[in-house]
Amino acid sequence: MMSRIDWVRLDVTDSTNNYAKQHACAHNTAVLAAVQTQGKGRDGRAFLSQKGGMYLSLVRRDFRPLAQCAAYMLAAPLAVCDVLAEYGIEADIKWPNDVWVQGKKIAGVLVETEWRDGLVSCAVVGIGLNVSNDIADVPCRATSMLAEGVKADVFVVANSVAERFFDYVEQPLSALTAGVKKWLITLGKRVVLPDGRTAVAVDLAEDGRLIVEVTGERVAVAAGDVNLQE
Ligand code: BT5
Repeated sequence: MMSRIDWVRLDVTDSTNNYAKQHACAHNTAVLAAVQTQGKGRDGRAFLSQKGGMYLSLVRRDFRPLAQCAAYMLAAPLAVCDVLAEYGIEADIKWPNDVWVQGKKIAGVLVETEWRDGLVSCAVVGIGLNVSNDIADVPCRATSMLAEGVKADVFVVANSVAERFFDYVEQPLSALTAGVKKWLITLGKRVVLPDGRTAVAVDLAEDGRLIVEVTGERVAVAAGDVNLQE
């Protein structure tokens, strides 16, 4: 049975991930903010977080070894895709961490971890989902639940995402990988390797890395190491 979720609901904060880390939020806490003033993407990029969107950070303190950490990254987009499907929106996962609807980004995931004695002492899984927020200023092709014709309450959506995430994150990696593969649009696409060579994405490894084929050889690549060609 799923454990209880402790909710922290904020009108505004810089970043719900920062809030969760600074306040040392407990295991199974969900931090939800109506607005973020400095929403973070990966690698220092910004995530636009105007009123009407879902800005959610989910905290785990399960002391996992590195090999089990992919669960955090896999469970988040899976939870989002499931919830969108409940609202009749068919989404895809663009490896490693985006959720798209017909080529437009609707959600992104940022996982931040703290380590102790070789184990993840804390994982903060940040999920930003465009619900009814204005997306006109988003600097990429983006969409929202509202733009897809669905009116939804942010907290109801957040609650469904959190429940599913906390449920998925307990499942074995093999089940999570299989789940993600069903929504993954990246397979068959071209990626550029750090040495400039082009490869084709062919599979997803259980540790969340992408398996690519280059000159007949299969190699697993991590998110930071490759660029996806559009
Ligand atoms: C992400 O990074 O997509 C991860 C976003 C995680 C946001 C959540 S919100 C709750 C928690 N607290 C935080 O501070 N962060 C997490 P990345 O893959 O680096 O994508 C960033 C790129 O997405 C930007 O450079 C824009 O092109 C695009 N983008 C920015 N805002 C967007 C939005 N609202 N909707 C869709 N795309 C957006």
